[in-house]
Amino acid sequence: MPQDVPDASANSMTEHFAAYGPIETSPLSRIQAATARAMVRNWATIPHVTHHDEVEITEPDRVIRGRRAAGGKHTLLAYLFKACVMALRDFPHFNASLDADGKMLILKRYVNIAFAVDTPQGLLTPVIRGCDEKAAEEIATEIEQVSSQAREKGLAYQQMEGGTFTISSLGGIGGTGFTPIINAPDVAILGVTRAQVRPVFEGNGVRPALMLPLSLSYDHRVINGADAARFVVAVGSHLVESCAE
Ligand code: CAO
Repeated sequence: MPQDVPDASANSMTEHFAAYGPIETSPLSRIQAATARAMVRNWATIPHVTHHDEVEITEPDRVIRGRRAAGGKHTLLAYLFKACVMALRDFPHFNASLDADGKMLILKRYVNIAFAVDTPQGLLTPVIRGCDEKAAEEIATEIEQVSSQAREKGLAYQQMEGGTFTISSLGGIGGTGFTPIINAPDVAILGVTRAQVRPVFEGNGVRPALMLPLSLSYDHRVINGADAARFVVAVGSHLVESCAE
């Protein structure tokens, strides 16, 4: 038997649920309400597909930890930004937007990466500009500064404009994969979840490998599945390259 769904007016819904037990109401923050509108628009208007893969980061993780121990700001996320910059150069149509009538692709020659920040007020997506011209250490410092500002004071609208590609990392929390919603006018977003050590069979032996799950949602009007699969493989290879000693 399907659930009885109340009509959408606020009074009708509170009355409906209150009939079954105590309730309380909590208004959405301004940021949550704006995010909700953008999510509905993007989910409803962009034909999303999400491609899931894992890339090995045993060596990059060792190198990043070593660099951090030697001093300076070195994080997996910042190196992932650099790996995405390189993969976006290989696949320029991932660093692009469709024009308003969906007939022309606008390719951007700069790389500004937006990233999701979980704040007490809701989700914010600041943009790190000129990622193609910055070193990983500089990007790591900027990620830390901007995400602290987002959590403590909020961000100016201009700090969230001009992105060309987005990364949403839940790696510090957990997960094995998810379906990130594209941050229009981008055509792709990379979701990152928690790296885990797994056994990898090689020849007659087995060795432990640190595997990073990546979930790429893409606009299927612009990107086909084969290129999405190649893009994620390229991110993994470039991560290894950018950490080569
Ligand atoms: N696998 C394993 N460990 C990871 C990891 C991964 N993929 N990513 C980060 N970590 C580790 C870090 O190395 C760090 O370890 P230490 O404490 O030992 O140094 C720890 O997890 C915490 O990392 P962090 O999340 O604080 O920092 P970050 O630079 O990786 O991420 C930020 C920064 C701002 C992206 C993150 O704090 C955040 O807000 N994430 C949530 C994004 C979000 O809400 N996305 C969903 C959007 S859709 O609703």
